[in-house]
Amino acid sequence: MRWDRLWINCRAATMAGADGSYGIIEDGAVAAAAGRIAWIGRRAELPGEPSELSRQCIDLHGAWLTPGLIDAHTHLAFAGERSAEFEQRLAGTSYQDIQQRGGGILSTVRAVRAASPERLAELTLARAARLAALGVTTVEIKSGYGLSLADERKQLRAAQLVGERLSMRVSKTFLGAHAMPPEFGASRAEYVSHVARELLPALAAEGLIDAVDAYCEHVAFSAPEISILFDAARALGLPVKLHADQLSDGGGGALAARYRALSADHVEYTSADGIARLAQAGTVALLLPAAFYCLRETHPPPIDALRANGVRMAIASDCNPGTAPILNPGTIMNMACTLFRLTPAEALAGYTREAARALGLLHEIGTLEQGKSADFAIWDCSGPAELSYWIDGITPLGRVFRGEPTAASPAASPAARMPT
Ligand code: DI6
Ligand code: FE
Repeated sequence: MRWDRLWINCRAATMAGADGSYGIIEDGAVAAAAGRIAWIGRRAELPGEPSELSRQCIDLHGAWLTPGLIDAHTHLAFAGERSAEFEQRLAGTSYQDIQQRGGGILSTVRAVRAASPERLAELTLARAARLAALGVTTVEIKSGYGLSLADERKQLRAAQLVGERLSMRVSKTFLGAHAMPPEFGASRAEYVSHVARELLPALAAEGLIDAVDAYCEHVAFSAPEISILFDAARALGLPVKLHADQLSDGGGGALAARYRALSADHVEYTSADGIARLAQAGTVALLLPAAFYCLRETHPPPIDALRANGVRMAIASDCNPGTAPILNPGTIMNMACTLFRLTPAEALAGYTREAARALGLLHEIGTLEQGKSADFAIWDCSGPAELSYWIDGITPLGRVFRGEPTAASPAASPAARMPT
């Protein structure tokens, strides 16, 4: 069988080697057939002449390949913005106070409810297209700013459209337990039961849910409340993940581990016991340095303890209008290194292999290995550490999704990497 496409004269960070290594192949070649990686290795070991092996051969002139980037935690499907709250926080009002006065998440809920499905889709597609231009090939998108059947559906359909219109894979997460909707007043048990018994099964039946998330925090939902939802998710065969211990230790790590969650996200305040449980459950710690930066937090996640316990670490943008108005993966990797002291190799693994694991998709994406989806990004850089080095990231030269090259960015010259 002839391959569809063969890329030669590249250096690859496969991320398939031992933990902590880039899994580098020098003077490499990668082939795609039927959307999958058909061959990867040193060019000298190709089993024949490129022109005989493949219908098309592309010379990359020494550029670097990495797995396509994976943004495994986003809230892309939102409307509006919250710069007024940014000003309030700078003037000394806390995030929690803004939330308690009906701002915060609820202000975005009002904006999402007011937006037409078309407008919400347009906004979501534009953000996803920007991620794609920055090398992202898979994105997770959460609901949670609708909090009613029609509005959560509107968000999840906008997410679904990203996968249909753009060359990207989308993982859709239901975050109905994000905040109390105003129409439920203080009837917390009633809302939790509504989410678990009505919204979740209805949206799952429409094929709109790949995983279920909840916001476990004193300003949001408690571990016992979330257990009700997670039991319902389990009954439907859906995996769970959790916004855990971001602002305080709410027992989120232990809760996530108890349900064998795909990921426990944030984990700034997760206790030693919580970390040990995450390790045992194989749950990924998904770190979100932009939210830490935005809220000017001073208590970083327990990175040394996560490492010592062998908990895998992914990183993501958390793109949302309240605590993480950001898309750029390069900036997130830089923040993970500078604020959390990840190594650049851990940061890249966090945006590729570990992000894939956090989505339950490691069998399909996240490393450059034969048999996986041929998703990769092509970079003009001196080596993979440079991807974490530029504070505003590097724009990739190109991107390949399921074996198909997508347009190279017009701003992809080395000069464009300089901060402007
Ligand atoms: N992710 C979330 O869902 C919350 N914080 C976070 O990091 C709330 C986001 C918001 O304020 O809208
Ligand atoms: Fe989030």
